[in-house]
Amino acid sequence: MKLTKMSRVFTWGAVLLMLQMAGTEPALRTPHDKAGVFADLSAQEIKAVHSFLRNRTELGLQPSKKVTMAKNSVFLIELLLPKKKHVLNFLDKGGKSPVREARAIIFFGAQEHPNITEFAVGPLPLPYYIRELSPRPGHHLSWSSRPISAAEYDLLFHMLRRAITPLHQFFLDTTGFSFLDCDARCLTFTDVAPRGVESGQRRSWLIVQRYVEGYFLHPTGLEILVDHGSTDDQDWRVEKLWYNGKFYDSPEELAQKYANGEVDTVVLGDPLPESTEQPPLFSSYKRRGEFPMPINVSGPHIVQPNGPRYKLEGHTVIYGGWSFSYCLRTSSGLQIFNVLFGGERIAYEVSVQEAVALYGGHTPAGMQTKYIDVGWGLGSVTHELAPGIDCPETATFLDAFHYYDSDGPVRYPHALCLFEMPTGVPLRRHFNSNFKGGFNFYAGLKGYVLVLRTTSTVYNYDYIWDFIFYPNGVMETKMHATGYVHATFYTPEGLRHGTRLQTHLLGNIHTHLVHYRVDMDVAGTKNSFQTLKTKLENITNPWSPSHSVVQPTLEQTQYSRERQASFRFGQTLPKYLLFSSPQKNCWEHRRSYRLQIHSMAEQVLPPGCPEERAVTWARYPLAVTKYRESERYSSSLYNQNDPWDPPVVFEEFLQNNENIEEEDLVAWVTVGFLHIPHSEDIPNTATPGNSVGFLIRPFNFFPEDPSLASRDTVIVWPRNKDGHNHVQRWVPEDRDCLRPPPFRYNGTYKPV
Ligand SMILES: *[C@@H]1O[C@H](CO)[C@@H](O)[C@H](O)[C@H]1NC(C)=O
Ligand SMILES: *[C@@H]1O[C@H](CO)[C@@H](O)[C@H](O)[C@H]1NC(C)=O
Ligand SMILES: *[C@@H]1O[C@H](CO)[C@@H](O)[C@H](O)[C@H]1NC(C)=O
Ligand SMILES: *[C@@H]1O[C@H](CO)[C@@H](O)[C@H](O)[C@H]1NC(C)=O
Ligand SMILES: *[C@@H]1O[C@H](CO)[C@@H](O)[C@H](O)[C@H]1NC(C)=O
Ligand SMILES: [Cu+2]
Repeated sequence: MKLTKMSRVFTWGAVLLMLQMAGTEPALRTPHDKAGVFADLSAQEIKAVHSFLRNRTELGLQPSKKVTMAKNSVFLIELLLPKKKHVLNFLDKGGKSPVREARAIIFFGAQEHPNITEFAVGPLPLPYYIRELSPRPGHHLSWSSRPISAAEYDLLFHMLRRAITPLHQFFLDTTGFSFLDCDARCLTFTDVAPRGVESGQRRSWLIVQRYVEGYFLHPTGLEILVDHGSTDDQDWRVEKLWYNGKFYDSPEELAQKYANGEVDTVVLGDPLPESTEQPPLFSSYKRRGEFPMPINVSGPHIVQPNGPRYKLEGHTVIYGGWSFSYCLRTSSGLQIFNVLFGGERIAYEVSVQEAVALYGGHTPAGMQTKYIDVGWGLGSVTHELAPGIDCPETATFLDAFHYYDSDGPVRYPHALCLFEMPTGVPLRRHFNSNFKGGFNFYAGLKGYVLVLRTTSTVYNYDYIWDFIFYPNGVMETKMHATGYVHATFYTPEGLRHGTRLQTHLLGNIHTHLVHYRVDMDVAGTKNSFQTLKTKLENITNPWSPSHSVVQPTLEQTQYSRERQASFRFGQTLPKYLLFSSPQKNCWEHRRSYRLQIHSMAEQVLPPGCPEERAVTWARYPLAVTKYRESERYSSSLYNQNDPWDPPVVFEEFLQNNENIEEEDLVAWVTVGFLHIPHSEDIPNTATPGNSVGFLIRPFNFFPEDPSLASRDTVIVWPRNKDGHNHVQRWVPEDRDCLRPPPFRYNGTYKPV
């Protein structure tokens, strides 16, 4: 068995954990060293892959940070998951450990026909081979589809500063800010995507903004279209400008017309407060205003008088009946694998696939924006979580290593957190009244959940990603949206596409959609999909035949093909979506798990419209497919910048319309919401009401509620002979409190 350096370390660490656990009940689970097959690449592994690739002189690799497009460089290195059948053979049947491999993406820019090529590099930890990974048959990755890099931004910024020098005076007059010699009053830009109107283009609209706190909310009224498709940045050109409702062909034209007094200008006031007495910038978090009842002391905390009640062994989490392994995939984000409850597998994988935001607007940048965030490094922008704010102080904070547009692993400190918290609502409770002013018993199960959380800050927006585990075998995923809205310059025409939020600011309408992959393995891989709904019947009342009874009956539908189990938006989704094992419970019902979706999503783009090809998964709140190795991801790094001819088209997963009865099934779930910005989105979109997700819940899977095993139950029996109520509990009552550690936040993320 090949063990990586890291897993040896884990093994050793785990021995200590096991010793500490001595005396607690052993749980049925996959041994932690086995779950290492899912572990993200360690910093050492990333370094080994990088060094191995750099040693292959024929690749002609240069540093990512070298400021040119005409270079070959390694853009991304992450774990390449082994095939499911190999992993199951290893986990369940004692087969050999699958070879550990990395996925490495190389941008070959230093050649006449530049290309992007993906490779498998292995075996880890000491790689000696490289194998090309082909995209889907008949497709090749267009050069223009690659994500934008820091070097490209550098070049764009320099090119822009050069190209718009004629506008220096115009900027100073209209905004008081500039691109040249600007110090505290600088301009910046936000680029939008897709970058053009058809495959092969790389033409980006840039929104020029004043670089102040919360600059996303400070558009100046100027938007600039730049063609940066060439690998030679000397060829890059400003193609067009839009200023306050009118188009111009060049910076010179706008500058000339401005000098001639032919431009309808909007002179922006100074955004910066002159003194500390003035109210702070509207886009700032600085406190202002007063509540009727001011609160000036700190609030409640979570305490864990007995330390955490979950265990972390390597990348595997064990909590009550639960065990699962997590992965923070650099390209797409949070994934969990091998999800077991009570020793039985419920799901093989639950993972974030994509997050998009599709906009409308009156300005070119507003109407052009269709953000497909995997193309912006969705899984890599996992910045530091603050204890007590982003997660409870008691959480376990975990670092992540990403290699994304860098030259080595970068440590993202406290990228993930894991914590148990009281939900504030009982999991179950009952007051059993005696209807005579007393009770026969009171019983309740305290509500606790385990949460695994990370965030992605994609420029202006912050997504909070949660996986939540309940003691009764229910698992939930949730995405909260927060951060700055994507906003454009206010013009009266813009009101058709959004809300005025400030003097010169329009919050553009958009829809957030998130795609999840849920590889259900309900007590084994052979599952079927069925739905339950109700149908009314009208029968003669058997005990009063002159009357009729109208009542619901159960209607069960069994789905045999992928197409049949692909539910379009607009179509009513049955309320009970069940993934069933052929096994029956003791009452002869199939042991099942139910999928319950919490979403306000709708169809946004009509099927077949140009950019929709990149997000065909967004046609379906739910699609059920048969497991295929070639269908592990519904999106890619490249869908954003070539949405017209993307390498991954979800719709193709359904084309073969495979049989889905007694097969290994995957549920693909789209959740989301329409966001019409409103004044309270200033300074930031708030999380309440802006969360979507789904649950998987046991349905005839266990003989009874499995949370009966929880020792957090409390039962109260009424006064006995000595006049006291008897309180029955299974864990001792706590009276102590522990103080949380002092607040700390570092905020740096660095190569290691
Ligand atoms: C790359 O080459 C260097 C110098 O020859 C060597 O020390 C290193 O082990 C090589 N790395 C890999 C992964 O082959
Ligand atoms: C991409 O470029 C590499 C390096 O020059 C080359 O080996 C490979 O054949 C190219 N791939 C395609 C599909 O053109
Ligand atoms: C906090 O607020 C309370 C009630 O308004 C007030 O009595 C108290 O003096 C305040 N304390 C401080 C430190 O400002
Ligand atoms: C139920 O059936 C009875 C007898 O046919 C009919 O009179 C009645 O209108 C029906 N009720 C409904 C709600 O359809
Ligand atoms: C942040 O952490 C780094 C080490 O990772 C340290 O060098 C630096 O001083 C820390 N900064 C702050 C503000 O704590
Ligand atoms: Cu939004």
